[in-house]
Parts: sequence; C-alpha cells; structure tokens
Amino acid sequence: MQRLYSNEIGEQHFGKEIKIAGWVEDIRNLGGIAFVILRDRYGRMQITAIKKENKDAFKKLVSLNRESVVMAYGICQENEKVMNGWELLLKNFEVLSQAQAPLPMGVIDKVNVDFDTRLDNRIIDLRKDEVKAIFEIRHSFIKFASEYLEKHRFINVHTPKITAMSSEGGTEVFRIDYFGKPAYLVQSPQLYKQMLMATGFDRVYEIAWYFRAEQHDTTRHLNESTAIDVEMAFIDSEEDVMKISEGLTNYAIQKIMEENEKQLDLLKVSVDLPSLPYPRIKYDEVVEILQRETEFKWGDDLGTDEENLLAKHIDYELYFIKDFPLESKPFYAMPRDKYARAFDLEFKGMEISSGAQRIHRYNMLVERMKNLGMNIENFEEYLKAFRYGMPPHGGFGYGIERFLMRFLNLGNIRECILFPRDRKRLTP
Ligand code: AMO
Repeated sequence: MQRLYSNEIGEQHFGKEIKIAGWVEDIRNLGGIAFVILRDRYGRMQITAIKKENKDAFKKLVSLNRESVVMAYGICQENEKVMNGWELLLKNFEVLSQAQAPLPMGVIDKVNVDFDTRLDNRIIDLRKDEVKAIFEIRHSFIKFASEYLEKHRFINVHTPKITAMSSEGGTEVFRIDYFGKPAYLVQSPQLYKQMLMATGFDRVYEIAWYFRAEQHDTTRHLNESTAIDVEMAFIDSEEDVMKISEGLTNYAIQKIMEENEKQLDLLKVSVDLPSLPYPRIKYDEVVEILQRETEFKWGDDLGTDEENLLAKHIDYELYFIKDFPLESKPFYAMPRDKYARAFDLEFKGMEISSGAQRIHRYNMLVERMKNLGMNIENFEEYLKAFRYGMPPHGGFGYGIERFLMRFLNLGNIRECILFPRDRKRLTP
C-alpha cells in the first residue's frame, strides 16, 4: 500500500484502509481511547486508537515520545468533528524513529524560544508551519524568477565559486588554500557573467552563492548569501536591465500571491501588486531629500539610516535609485560624466538588488582599472574576454534573502536562509 500525504486524503478514501506517516505532534490518552496528532509535510491528521481493539499497539502508541516518526495503518473513517473531516482508526503502526526526550525546543508549544536557540536547533525549528512557510515561498520566488527569465531568453549557468580574481573592490574575500596557491571564494559571479557576454550566450542568469568576509554583524548581512545574478548583452542603456529587474519582481510577486496564499496568510502578509514601472529616483534627488534633515554630502554612501529616512519620503515600497556617483560603484560600471550608469532596487527602505551597464570597451576598462590603482595583471583572464569581441552589456545581482526579508516583513535576514553563516555562526 502506498503512503498517502494528509492533503491527498478525502471522501474517496472513507471506509477504506490507508497508510499515513509523519511526526507525532501530540498524544491524548483518555484511558480506553487515545488520540494522536500526526504531522506530515502538508498538514495534520488524527489517529484514533481504541485500547480493547489492539492492546499492544495502544500501549506502544501512548508511550511514544513527541516528535517520534511513525507509519500508521487503519481505516479512514469519516468524522465531521475531527480536523479534515476524517480520522484514522488505528489497526497497527511502525515506529520508524523514536525521538529522544526532552526535545531541545518545542514545535507547537506557545513558549517563545530565543532566535539563537531556534537556529541552534534549526531541524526542529523548521518543523513549525510559519518557518516552513518562509522556505516554501523562497522556493516559489526562485521558481518564478527563473520562469520569468527563461521566458525572456535567459539561460541558466553556473560559474566557479573558487577563483583567483576578486570582483567587488570594497568587501572582504575569504581566502582559501588551493593546492598551495592562494585563491578566494567568489563574492559575486560578476566577472564570469560578464565574460559570458563575449561567448554568444547573450542573456544568462545564475542562482549563485555570495561569500563575503564582511565584518558586519547586522540583521541584513550574511557571510554566505544567495542571489539571482543576471547579465544581458546588446543593451542600449541600464534602463533595459532595470526593466528585467522590475518585471521579474512583479511577476514573482504576482505568482506567489496566486500559489502561496496559505503561506502568506500564515505569515500574516498582505500584498498589493506594485504597478510598473517602478519610480526612478536620481541619486542627486536623494541628496536633496536627505540634506533637508541630515549632514549628508554628495558622494556619501547610503547607509541603513539614510535608506530608512529616504523611504519615509517616498510613497512607494519598491523604487530604483539611479545615477550614483561614479566613485561609489565598482570599476566595471559604465560612466556617464561623473555618474555611474548604475542602479539599486530598494524595497521598503533596503537595497535588495544592484546593477549597472558595464564598460565593454577594452581600453576604457583598462584605463579605469589603472586609475583606481588596480593591478590589471591579476585580471588578465577577465580582460581577455574584452579583446576579441564584446557587445555592450549590463546586469544585476538580486539578493534572495533580502527580497524575502522585505516581502515577508521579517526582522532578521537569518530567517530567510536555512542554516545562516554570520560572524559568530558556523554551525549547524
Ligand atoms: P552587490 O554587492 O550590491 O552587487 O550585491 C548584490 C545584492 O546581493 C545582496 N547582498 C547581500 N545579501 C546579504 N548579505 C550580504 N552580505 C550581501 N551582499 C550582497 C544584496 C545586494 O543588493 N556584482 C554586483 C551585482 C551586479 O552589478 O550585477 C554585486 O555583487 O541584495
């Protein structure tokens, strides 16, 4: 007999024998009868055991520790008073795994455990409906973003995560020993996705790892995070890239609203689909707004405080900031006078994505790198891609955890990744 999931069982099974499996969430022993709540991936089911019908099974069942894993057999009995409208009248069951007691934290207990205890016991934390819901929505976000990109001719690629070159000037890299040679974990697929623009794969995307040895210990930084990286060639300007970025965002939000209603309800998130196009605010306008209340100077970076303040002055949840000072963006960003043809996508006052048109002319790129004091010998393999036919191109990196944090109104980015890596956490 095939095991059925809780959401597969219905009228068609009433009166028939079925097999179910899951974690024992709760046991109520009333003496002659016992009720067990069994939880599987999709929901909960009630097992009803009657002592006089199978004494041994009854005894074994009521002595189980919570969260043990069982496979149970019996008749699916219609019962309006029970959740789902049916109960399993127990014939027999197998203990697939007995859980130890006490549990390091509860699954259904109302007592609040602190966040570190939750993360230390993530395998149990993930059994909670509202925690699972985050990762179901995460799955949907990646699926729908990929779907959108594929509809727009992007091909999914995988570039190296171990490298000899570092891409994002400002942030620190993790160094590793590569058979005696120094190497790094990549901070972004930046250099490789650009190199691919020289190959004829003129639209690529990658669901990628970012490894950053940043010192930040904040609610919005991880040392290992994931992103959707996009790169596209034959663009006229960064506007072409921004259209993909906002199109992808709206498509994913709309599809999640359709597919994940249950999870959004559970997380108490109500969503209005933003209208397209998203507003574009120039960095110079941002400076003007901030200078009304702060000492902010042209050329300064937008920190958390500035982003929050700015968000209070803008009536939209999602908007772009563009035309940043050239010096505030990495070497590969295409200049327009003293500005970079670059943009950030802001969601409720936090950067969730950034991108740019890139420099595609070899001489210009080398000059820019030299001006910034970079040692171009270290970038020989990257620069090679610009010598043999490189079309104009641009792209963006889109933080998956950052998006989810804002979309689901979560206070800490660590909620959005299974096993977070931060300054203090290397386990589990
Ligand atoms: P950037 O450094 O802005 O750009 O990163 C792109 C996006 O990735 C996310 N992100 C992070 N999320 C959590 N923790 C971190 N430590 C972290 N660092 C980055 C953010 C950010 O907007 N190569 C460029 C992208 C491009 O131009 O294509 C880049 O890496 O959401």
